[in-house]
Amino acid sequence: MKKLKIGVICYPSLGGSGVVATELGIMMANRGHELHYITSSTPFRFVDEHPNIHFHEVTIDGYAVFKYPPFDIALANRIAQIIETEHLDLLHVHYAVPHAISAALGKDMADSDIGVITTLHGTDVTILGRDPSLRNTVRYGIRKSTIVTAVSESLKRETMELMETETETEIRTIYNFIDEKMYTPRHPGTLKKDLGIREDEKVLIHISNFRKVKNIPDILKGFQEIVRRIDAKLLLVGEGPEKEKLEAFARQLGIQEHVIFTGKRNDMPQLLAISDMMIHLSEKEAFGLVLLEALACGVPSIATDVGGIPEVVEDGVNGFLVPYGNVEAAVEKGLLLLRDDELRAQFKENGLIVARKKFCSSEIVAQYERLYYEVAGVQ
Ligand code: GMT
Repeated sequence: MKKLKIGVICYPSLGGSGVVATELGIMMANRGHELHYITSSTPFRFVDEHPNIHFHEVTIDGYAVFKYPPFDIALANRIAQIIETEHLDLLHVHYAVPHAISAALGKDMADSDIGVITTLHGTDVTILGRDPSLRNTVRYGIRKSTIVTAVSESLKRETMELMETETETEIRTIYNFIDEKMYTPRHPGTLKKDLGIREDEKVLIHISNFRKVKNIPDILKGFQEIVRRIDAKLLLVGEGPEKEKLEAFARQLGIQEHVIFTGKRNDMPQLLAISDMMIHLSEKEAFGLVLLEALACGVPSIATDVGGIPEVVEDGVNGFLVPYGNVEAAVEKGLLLLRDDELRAQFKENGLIVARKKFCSSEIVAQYERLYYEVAGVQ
């Protein structure tokens, strides 16, 4: 079958959508397709060069007239250039705002009929789609796409509500995936010791971009109760806007010596290898990529039953789900899990099966590949 030339637009910085865009690109490149990333910088997950992957940076010079440099228009301009110079077969856009709009504009600038796939990742619909100052923009980006994919059934439903009855754009669910070779149970090594954690202490882990929507204060409140009853450390992995406030809150709760802010790390599988439990108490979560990473590494989770989380974590099977805002329930389930080695071992086994079957990367990449051929009009 013909190999495709695919333009990819995504956020290059920390975040699940950038991770998915990168991993998908690498797997498509391994299948022989040519990938053209049109972004402000190289996506952070790219470590090695790949002969089938090319980067086209979007730059914009400051100009006195601009109060805000129009990045979205510069992106559209670059997309138009690359459609023409590289003879792209299709565009795959991750995250609706502003990428789907820039793609529609770039396609129009190039006077091209190229197909555009927009993958919705979550807050582009659940937060920005509800914001009156952006709702029409999100709807427009969706309407202008050839096909839209959502990373969970829950996000698909929310998107259909947002669009009401006005769109003919088809919305399909394609789940996220991870690289199973990287995310697999590993030997803990010396990392626990390196982080100053005693061998007999339990380890709870939370990984995120530390935004309000992640509701980390509830994690700290719950951990305060847990650490009163068992010896434990909480790893907070990542960087983000709420970090300073969270450090202050941990001090206010008097648990600062039990909470380790690791900053941004590149050794997630190793961190998961020393963890007994993941904790994720988000207010909204379209999928929860880190929950899948934890399942694949054999770490059960306590998570809120919001958005697409129940499609990843099965309550009482590979983790526990608790209502958003119910810290007591999170503490109760957390203690149950941390105190029962057999239960954790059972959840670990169940989690590995789900991660490898339901979210099997080769199957999900094949779904995207079929979609690419369909949108590119290749039989
Ligand atoms: O909105 C965010 O938190 C950022 C966004 C991203 O770009 O990483 O996360 C969303 O996309 C991820 C990858 O598909 C999902 O795993 C996250 O659940 C989703 N975040 C939210 O819905 C809050």
